[in-house]
Amino acid sequence: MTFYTTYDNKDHDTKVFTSVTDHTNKTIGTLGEHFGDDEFEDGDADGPYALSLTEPATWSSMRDGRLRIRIEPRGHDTWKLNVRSTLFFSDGTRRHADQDNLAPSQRNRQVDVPIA
Ligand SMILES: [Ca+2]
Ligand SMILES: [Ca+2]
Repeated sequence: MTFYTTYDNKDHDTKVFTSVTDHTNKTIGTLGEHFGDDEFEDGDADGPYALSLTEPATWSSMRDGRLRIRIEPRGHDTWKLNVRSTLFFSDGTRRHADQDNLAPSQRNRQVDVPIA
């Protein structure tokens, strides 16, 4: 998955928690890196990053799944981004979670992107 910051940065001390849930809302994978020492500047492309799988998943179990991005800012921060991600399954199939104009902030920390 890749984070494309648009026109509002992610502060250097804003942590990012990224996970993928399946159709039962169970977390099946997480991104180990939280970027708590990294600014994502306007116009940056950060990635691609690979999530670690913690539970088995298949193309069918990921129907109606979600890519979940939650931030933990210190103080105020709004992060405006587009996200692109691909899930690769062992049988060669794929799913995607792509969305533009996400804007998590200290008031609304979590955004969910449907997996298609
Ligand atoms: Ca910002
Ligand atoms: Ca801050």
